[in-house]
Amino acid sequence: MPTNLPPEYFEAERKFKEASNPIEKAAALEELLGTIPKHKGTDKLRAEYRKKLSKLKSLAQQSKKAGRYDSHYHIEKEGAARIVVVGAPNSGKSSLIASLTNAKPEVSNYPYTTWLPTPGMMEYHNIHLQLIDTPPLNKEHVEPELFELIKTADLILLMLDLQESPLEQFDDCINILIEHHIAFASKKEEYKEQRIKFIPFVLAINKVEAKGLEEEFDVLNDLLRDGWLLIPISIKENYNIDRLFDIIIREMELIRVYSKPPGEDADKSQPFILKRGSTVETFAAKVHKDFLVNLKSARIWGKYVFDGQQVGRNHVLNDGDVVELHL
Ligand SMILES: Nc1nc2c(ncn2[C@@H]2O[C@H](COP(=O)(O)OP(=O)(O)OP(=O)(O)O)[C@@H](O)[C@H]2O)c(=O)[nH]1
Ligand SMILES: [Mg+2]
Repeated sequence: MPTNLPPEYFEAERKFKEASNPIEKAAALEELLGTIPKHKGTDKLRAEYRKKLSKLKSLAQQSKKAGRYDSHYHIEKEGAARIVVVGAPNSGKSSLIASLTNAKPEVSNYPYTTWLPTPGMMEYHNIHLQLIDTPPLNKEHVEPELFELIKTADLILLMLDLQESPLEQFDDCINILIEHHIAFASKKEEYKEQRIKFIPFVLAINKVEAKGLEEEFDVLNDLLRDGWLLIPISIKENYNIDRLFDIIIREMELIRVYSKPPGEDADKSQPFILKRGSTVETFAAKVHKDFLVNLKSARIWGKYVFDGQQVGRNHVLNDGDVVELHL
């Protein structure tokens, strides 16, 4: 960020952040561009903003036609689970979605790049997951609809930047979420308020490949001791991303169960995804609605049963079980 920006710039930037729809955003951004002095040191900044302005203008056009601005926050659920990625500005939320899914959200080294959510799909060990990139959580203003979207998550992935006062970012983000009645599922005892929605949470601390940040790590260890689930990652160096998703799957309590037609092998590339604690009956209903009504018996192969063990409808399934259903 160039250091010699005039005070009007920061005022205009505040207005831009607070604008709540594409039309207002475009107008505020034009004003913001007008406050930036034109010289070599600001070339990059002006170019970034001009690019954003042209996108905003086309979105504003679409919004006018649709007659509503909120459609971007109403995203259809897809796949076995929805993970909403939230966090501090510039922490790497869009980078994660861009590197793991088919979506192409904009990534830049300026904060407040993303201002509308973007969904993308990824596959992890044959489980289809919907990841949603979101605008940063900001103390001054966040679009109220963002919280409605976050409440639809099966898991919240809170991303922090190890290189930018992570504890402060953590406090800000958690406070903003609490203000909007969203809390970490395992902190139920702390917030007994009725309206709170409790959702599983995982904290990803990004950009850990940088050197000389031992102090920041100590701070984060305190969070760990306080019961937060925290995973250091580097999107840039692809470090710990698999571990992050192993933990995400575990926290969402998802299991993979395979269907085996009699006399054939199970197709291990096509698991049925169920919540931990699901029974043979729930599985049967997912395989085919006829099975739910007409199921006579089932045989199971897996870690906690004898091969081909005969079980009833209420038998609780485990991750990796193979089930043969009989009508
Ligand atoms: N050093 C380092 N930089 C990273 C890493 N991951 C992302 N970045 C950089 O961090 C900057 C911000 O990345 P974004 O993905 O745009 O961050 P964001 O959280 O979406 O930002 P906003 O949309 O503004 O909230 C970019 O310059 C990325 O290249 C990482 O693991 N290490
Ligand atoms: Mg972003």
